[in-house]
Amino acid sequence: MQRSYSRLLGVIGKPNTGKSTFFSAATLASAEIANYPFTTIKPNRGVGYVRSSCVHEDFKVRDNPRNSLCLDGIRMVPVELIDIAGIVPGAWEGRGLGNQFLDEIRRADALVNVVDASGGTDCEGKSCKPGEHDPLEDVQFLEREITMWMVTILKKDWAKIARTAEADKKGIAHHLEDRLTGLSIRRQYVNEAIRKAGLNIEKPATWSDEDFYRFVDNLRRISKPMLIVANKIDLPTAEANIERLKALDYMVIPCSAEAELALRRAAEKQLIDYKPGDPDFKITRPEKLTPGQIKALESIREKVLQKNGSTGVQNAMNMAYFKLLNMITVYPVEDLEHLSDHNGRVLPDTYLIPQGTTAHQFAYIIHTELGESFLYAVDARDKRRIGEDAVLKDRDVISIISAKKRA
Ligand SMILES: Nc1nc2c(ncn2[C@@H]2O[C@H](COP(=O)(O)OP(=O)(O)OP(=O)(O)O)[C@@H](O)[C@H]2O)c(=O)[nH]1
Ligand SMILES: [Mg+2]
Repeated sequence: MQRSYSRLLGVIGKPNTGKSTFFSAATLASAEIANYPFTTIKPNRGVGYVRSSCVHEDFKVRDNPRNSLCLDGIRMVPVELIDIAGIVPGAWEGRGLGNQFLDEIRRADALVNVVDASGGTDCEGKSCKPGEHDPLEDVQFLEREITMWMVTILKKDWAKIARTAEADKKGIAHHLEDRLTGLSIRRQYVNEAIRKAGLNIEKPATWSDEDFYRFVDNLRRISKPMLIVANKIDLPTAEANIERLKALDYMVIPCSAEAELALRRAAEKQLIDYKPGDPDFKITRPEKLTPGQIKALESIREKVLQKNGSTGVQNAMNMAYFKLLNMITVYPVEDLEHLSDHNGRVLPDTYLIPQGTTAHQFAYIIHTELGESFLYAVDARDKRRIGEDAVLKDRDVISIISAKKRA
């Protein structure tokens, strides 16, 4: 499958909250799941999907996707995610599995923080009586862990860097370049973080330790945007906690990763009719299910789907890409009449690109050569020419006309 994604989503959180269950449900890859802390040691990497409505019905054509799937009019576009080992308080100083696991966050462009909303997992990730632990604490400590880990990386040689930046006037972002690249942080975020922290950009050498922490904390918020997956909503103690979590400054997605995993596995075996993110499912082959399995499925319907509208896993994936990362879907075609590529495949690819991408930038994303030989683009809906600076919209179908070839 051709890569249509370029952003990586990190699944993080305290141990035993259901990160690997969420990852397995989203990717259908097998990851070890168990009811004790630090089940995951080596990170799991896999391909999941974002769900969006396909354009083929708008054009009344049958499509033949290549880099994505189309399930009854729903395009599932591949994205990459990574399931990271549990993080405990003090991890940045080496507690628990230590900071080498925080290091996995380096590559992530956005984060989903999986918390046990039922309050059945203590600070260290050990099971406790549901309702006993306050999941709000898990959000706060994780913010601090990531910020402190970033502080440690960025603080090295800080005094010297700050003095040089003041002297040569090249700006602090310039001098932090290597470290920022290592953390997948775009340079422009640095100035934004300094502004948000209310610090003097010209005089970094005068910042106090507290100023520096504020700068890094803002940098974390901007460069690693995060949402909260309030997991284990199938347990009764979750409901009240979800309302409290929603009062925090984050998008909160109520979720039952375990329910989604069960539904996807049953759908994979064609026992039920269910697409990720659906509000309901239909049992298609009751004769293949035991009474116990039917009871379990019905309990998911009643306790999760009817209450919450969906299991929440797909919603979290979509929110991460479409809201946190502001991505849109765009369909490139070569043949405008048939909406196909040169092999006759109709609407073959869906690209996930950042909002604000221009037609010319899109050509570069498809292929450097196409960007270099770009002439203009055509919008397949009205067959109108659009210029290189035209900003693309979600669900655009675009043909790029270049000096060498069309795409
Ligand atoms: N009730 C309920 N239990 C869940 C849900 N999701 C996961 N669990 C359970 O929570 C426990 C931990 O799940 P894992 O997916 O291994 O958790 P993890 O966060 O990856 O744990 P570590 O790798 O140890 O950090 C297992 O017993 C799961 O079955 C859920 O939606 N509801
Ligand atoms: Mg795990």
